Amino acid sequence: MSILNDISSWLQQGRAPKVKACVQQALDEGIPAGEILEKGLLDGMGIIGQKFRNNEVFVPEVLIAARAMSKGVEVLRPHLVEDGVEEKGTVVLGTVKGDLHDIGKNLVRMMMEGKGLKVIDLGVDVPVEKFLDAARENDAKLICCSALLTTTMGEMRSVVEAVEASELKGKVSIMIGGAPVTQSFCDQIGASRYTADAATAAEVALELCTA
Ligand code: B1M
Repeated sequence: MSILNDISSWLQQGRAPKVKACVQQALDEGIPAGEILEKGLLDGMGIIGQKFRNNEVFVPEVLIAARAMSKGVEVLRPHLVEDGVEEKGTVVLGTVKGDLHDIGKNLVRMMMEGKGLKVIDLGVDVPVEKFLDAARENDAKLICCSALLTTTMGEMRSVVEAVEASELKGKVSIMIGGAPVTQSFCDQIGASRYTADAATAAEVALELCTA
């Protein structure tokens, strides 16, 4: 359907007003909100995610596309609720305590939202207990921790230990990422998954939430 292709294409170009207008047009044409989401917005964001992973587009393009996606979702949201389209799972995300870097985390959030996940973004400088409390309150299946400093990476170990020591053990997975984080660090601290980039993080989050 050409209007859905248009939505995907404008989104990839980061043209928020065009995306909004086309989403409205698609609704006016009677296309179900879920189909507009899947075949228009998520299709476009998926292509951007793929290109980002292959280094064909870079952070600015992703941020602009993600903003266009958010604008499209704003138009769609009331209709999605009406149509009973359910979110695919809830994820708690934050940058660990002591760390104020959030550009990568924000990309992770946008990519996850692009996969239809509900993201509770706790922001930066997030203490261990806040991750756990948010997971409890929102019945999240996944806690995602970002860190950009070698001095704050250790906080991720504390999150893993706190989950292990709580009733969330076995119910909530923990994904970690950020520039200094590695698979071997993940293995060392016993986190569930390490992902190196935002697109992969979103794919793995969807996998873990729908398992
Ligand atoms: Co800071 N900083 N910074 N900084 N900063 C780094 C990280 C640093 C490597 C620069 C350097 O020295 N070369 C260095 C860390 C050194 C180290 O620990 N080994 C550093 C330092 C030292 C500091 C300060 C201590 C500087 C100072 O004050 N003396 C200070 C610390 C403040 C604090 O946090 N308490 C500081 C401050 C800042 C600014 C505030 C100025 C700013 C942050 C602004 C902001 O985020 N709103 C800043 C910036 C911008 C950087 C650099 C230049 C860029 C980081 C960035 O946004 N990259 C950075 C140098 C660099 O990386 N080249 C640096 C782009 C972003 C898209 O990538 O965040 O890696 P990234 O995210 C990627 C992946 O890692 C992954 O997905 C993203 C996209 O694919 N990913 C995940 C991220 N989180 C994930 C989570 C996942 C999965 C994947 O699952 C949960």
